[in-house]
Amino acid sequence: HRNLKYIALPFLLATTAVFAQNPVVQTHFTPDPAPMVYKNKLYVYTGDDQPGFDFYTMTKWRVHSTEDMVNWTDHGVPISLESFNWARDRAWAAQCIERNGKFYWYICAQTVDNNMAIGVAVSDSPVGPFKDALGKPLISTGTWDNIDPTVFIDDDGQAYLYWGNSKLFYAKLNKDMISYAGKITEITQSAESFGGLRRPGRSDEVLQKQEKFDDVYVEGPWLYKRNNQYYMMYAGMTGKTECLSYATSESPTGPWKYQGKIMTDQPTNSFTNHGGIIDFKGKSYLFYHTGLLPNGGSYGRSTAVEEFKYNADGSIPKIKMTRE
Ligand code: FUB
Repeated sequence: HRNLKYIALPFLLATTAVFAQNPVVQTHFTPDPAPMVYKNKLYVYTGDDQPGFDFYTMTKWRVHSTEDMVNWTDHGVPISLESFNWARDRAWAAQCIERNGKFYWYICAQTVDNNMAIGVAVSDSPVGPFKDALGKPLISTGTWDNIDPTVFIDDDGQAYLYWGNSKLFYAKLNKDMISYAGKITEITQSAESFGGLRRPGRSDEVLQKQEKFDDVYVEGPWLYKRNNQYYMMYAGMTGKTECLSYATSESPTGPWKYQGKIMTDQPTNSFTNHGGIIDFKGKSYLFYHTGLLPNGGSYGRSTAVEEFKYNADGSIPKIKMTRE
C-alpha cells in the first residue's frame, strides 16, 4: 500500500544535521514553514517543492525539529497527497497544533473537482504517523479560495481556523478540532484592516482608490496571541513579490487593524513568502521562506528563520533576511 511508505518514513529516516545558517534545511526544499512548540522542542511543518517544475507542483509535507535552533532533526514525510483520498494535487501550505495530547495537521490540497479544500490529519505524536481524520475535506466550498489554513486555540479553549487566498475566512472549530460550529465567515478587508483590497473588478469605492494602497492581503495567514493582543501575519503584495505584513485585533475575529510590513520585498529569489511567528525558549522567531538554496527559486523554496524582539508597544519591528 502506497500510504505505508510515507507512514514508515519518519521512523526510518529521522536524522540530525547541523544547520546554523539560512536556509535552515539544506538537504531538500521546505516551503511554507509553520512552527509549533511542544515539550521543549520546536517543530517546523513544511511543504515540499520539487526541482524542475514551473508551478507549485507539490505532493507531500515534511517535519523537522530542533531543541536549540542549530541542530535540526529530519522526521521525513509523515503525510502526502496519498494520505487523503480526496486530494489529487497541490499539497500546499499547512499548520499543525496540539490539543489534549493529539496533533492536528491542517493541510490544503486540490480536490478531484479541481477546487482547493482544507483537510485535517491527526496523530498521537508531533511526527506521526498521521491519518486523515475525516476521509473527506473539513472545508470544501467549491472554490480556489480554500488554501493556507492557520489554526489557533484561545485561552478560553475556543479554536479558530483562518484561511484564504485574496479573501480571508474563518470558522470556529469544535473541541474535537475536526468539525466546526456555525457558519464560515469572510473577513471584510479594507485599507484600515489589511492595507488594501486585491480583487480587481469590484466596484466598491475603496477599490477605486486601490492605487493609493501599497499593501494588500494575498494569502498565508498566521494567527496568534501575545499579551492579550491577537496578531494576524500574512503574505501581502507590494511591488513585484510578496511581503510579510500584519494586522492586530483585540478579538480573534477582528476588527483587524493594519500595522504594516514586517519583511518587505528583499532579494529572496522567490515570488511568494509565507511564514509563522513563535516564541521558543524565551526568544521570538519569524519563520519564512526564500528561494536561496542552490537551484532554488519561486518553485524551490526553503525555510529560513530570524530571531527578533518585539517593540515595547507590542509592535513587530521590520525584520531583515539574513544568511546566518
Ligand atoms: O506553496 C504553495 C503556495 O504558495 C502556498 O499555499 C502559498 O501560501 C504560497 O506560498
